[in-house]
This record gives sequence, structure tokens and C-alpha cells, in this order.
Amino acid sequence: MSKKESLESTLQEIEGIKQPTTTSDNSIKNIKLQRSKQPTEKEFVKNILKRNISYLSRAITLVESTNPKHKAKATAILEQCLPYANNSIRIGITGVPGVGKSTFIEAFGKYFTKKGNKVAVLAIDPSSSINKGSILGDKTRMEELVNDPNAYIRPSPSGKSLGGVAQKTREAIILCEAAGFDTIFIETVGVGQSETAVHSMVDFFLLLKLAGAGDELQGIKRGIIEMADAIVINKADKDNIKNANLAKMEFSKALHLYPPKESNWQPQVTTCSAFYNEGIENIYQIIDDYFKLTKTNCFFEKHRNEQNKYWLLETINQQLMTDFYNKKKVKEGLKKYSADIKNLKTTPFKAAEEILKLSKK
Ligand SMILES: Nc1nc2c(ncn2[C@@H]2O[C@H](COP(=O)(O)OP(=O)(O)OP(=O)(O)O)[C@@H](O)[C@H]2O)c(=O)[nH]1
Ligand SMILES: [Mg+2]
Repeated sequence: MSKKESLESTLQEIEGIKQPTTTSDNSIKNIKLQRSKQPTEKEFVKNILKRNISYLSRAITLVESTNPKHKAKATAILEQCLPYANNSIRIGITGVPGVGKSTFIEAFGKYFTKKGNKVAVLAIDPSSSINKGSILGDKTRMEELVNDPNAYIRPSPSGKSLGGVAQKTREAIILCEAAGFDTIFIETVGVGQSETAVHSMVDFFLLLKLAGAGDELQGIKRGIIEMADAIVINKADKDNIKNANLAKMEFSKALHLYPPKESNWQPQVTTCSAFYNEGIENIYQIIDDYFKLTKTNCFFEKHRNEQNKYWLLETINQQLMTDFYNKKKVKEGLKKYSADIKNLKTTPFKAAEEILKLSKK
């Protein structure tokens, strides 16, 4: 058979055979069915209140979405969940990378669940947009907690601005509380501004530290020590116990130099070994004492009210900034005046004035 003939015969063979479309009808049907299965607001709220984790996760995903339709739905769900929220203790945990935050949360979280509490672990991780949420990798270090039916671990949301990410975490807290979680851990890596963001959404702020060579107080920002309700020196095990105790003494001395806290709480310093599960009960006790004190002297409620006010203003600020920088005139102005500043034609202050004027046009 010649080459031409063979081609013709092949063509003849497939003649009359219906060509498959790129997407099968069945798949389209399935996708449509799935879409229509997106629960209504009411279904969301009903199931979150029933402690359905799959609905909780989907609602948090809605909260994290940047799609305006999702946002509107998320807001409605949040509003309906709000009356059932607020009944938890919120604990912030911070410390430099490698200090043992995840290991600590695993040990501490299990301690809470054994006591009958329901624990949710959320994270604010400023680097998460780059490495896709370190808490995901952490899940291997929280193996037991991940499989604990009374614990829920949610990877950190990604986003461009810390403010945006923090707001999503705050909204996730509300949803977790409505789903019956009574103990919320918020983990953050101790870099940059994320501690301030976490501090503004928790009741108790715990700073994890490592024992060094007697220079504990160096290289640590004053602001973070001021925020801390407890400083815990981790990895106090084996050869490190002596150093950990020394560090404990240094921090205790240093803390006395700080002005008293509005809560009337005297921050505590202690050691632990998250890895060997030592000192965990003591930290539980410290936190318990803190809540007893602040609930009696009403600081707890006052603090939460202040945080709500802070978030009201913070959200307005965020929105105003986003709107401002999205304006075409502002974008053009920034480009033009940046060049002018570089060429020494104008000052940053004059340029700022002009760009603000442009934004009102
Ligand atoms: N000896 C000892 N090692 C510990 C202890 N806690 C944590 N580690 C180890 O320290 C390393 C870091 O622990 P992680 O829990 O991942 O630390 P992390 O602060 O969550 O780190 P990032 O998520 O990277 O910020 C791991 O190898 C742990 O096994 C401890 O109490 N004692
Ligand atoms: Mg970690």
C-alpha cells in the first residue's frame, strides 16, 4: 500500500466516529452539581454551630477569599456566628524560627485536649505567601494534635499585607469559637510586625525563648518583652538545663524593671522542654491564674472591647489605603513623582501633597 493510500484508509476508518469533546458531558454535569452544592449561608451557620469541621474549613476558606461574592457571603456567615463566639481563651505564641513553637503547641495542645478542651490552632505567618504556610509543614511536628478529634489545625492564610492576613485570622477565630473551640492558639514567627498583630487579637501572649550564653536580653525587641504575659525558656533539657535556669533568672530580673501592666498581672518567667513534655503543667497553671485574675478584675472584658475598637479602625484604615493606591491617578502620580524625587526636582513631602491632591480629583 502506498503512503497516500494508507493515509486515506486511516481517514476512512475514523469517518463517522463521533469526536470526543475536550470536556466530557459527565464532568460538566458533575462540576455543575458541585457548584450548586455550595451551601447557603444558613446551612453554613447551622453546620458550624453543630461543630462540623468540614463546614468550618469551607467557611474559613470563604473568609480568606478575595472574590467579592465570597467576601459578602463570609461576612453574612460571620455576623450570624458572632453571637455564639467569644467564649474562648485566646493564646498567642511567638518566638524566633526553631525555638520550638510547633513542638510546644503539640505538647500544650494535647494537655488542653486531655483536660476536655477543644483546641484550634491558627497562624499568622508573614512569610507564608512565600513558603505557602509553614504550619502545613509543621503538621508533621504536630502529628498527635492533627489526629486529635478535639483539635483543629488550620494553615496560615496567604496574602500580600500583614494587615489583611491578620484580619482573616481574626475572623477565623470567630468561626472556630462558634464551632465550639474553647481554646485558640495563634502562632506567629517572631519577626517583624506580626507579634503586634497577634497581640491585638489574643488574651494571653506567650513568648518562647532559648537560653543563650548570658546575653538573653540582647537582640530582643523591648516591645515584645512588654507585650509578654509569660516568657518560657524552651529546650530546658539535658545539657541545657543550667543555661535555661540562668536565662530564667535574667529575664525575671529584667521584667521587674518594666512598669506594671494595666491588667495588674505580673508576667511570669519559666522553663520547659516541649520535646520531653516537661514543665507544661506549670505553664497551664500560669495561664489559669492569669485568666482568674483578669476575669475577676474585669481587664479581660475591657481588653477585648479595646481590641474590637482597634480592629474597627484597622479595617477602615486598610480599606482606605487599598482604595487610595488602586486609583489610576494615584498610580500615575506615584510614578511621576518618584522620578521627580530621584532627579531632585521635588521633595518627598511636596510630592506626597501633590499625590494626595490628585487622589481627590
Ligand atoms: N532538645 C529540644 N529540642 C526541641 C524542643 N522543642 C523543639 N525542639 C526541636 O527544635 C526544632 C525546631 O522545633 P519547631 O517546633 O519546629 O520550632 P518552630 O519554632 O515551630 O520553628 P518554625 O516553625 O521554623 O518557626 C525541632 O527539631 C524540634 O524537635 C525541646 O524542648 N528540646
Ligand atoms: Mg513551627
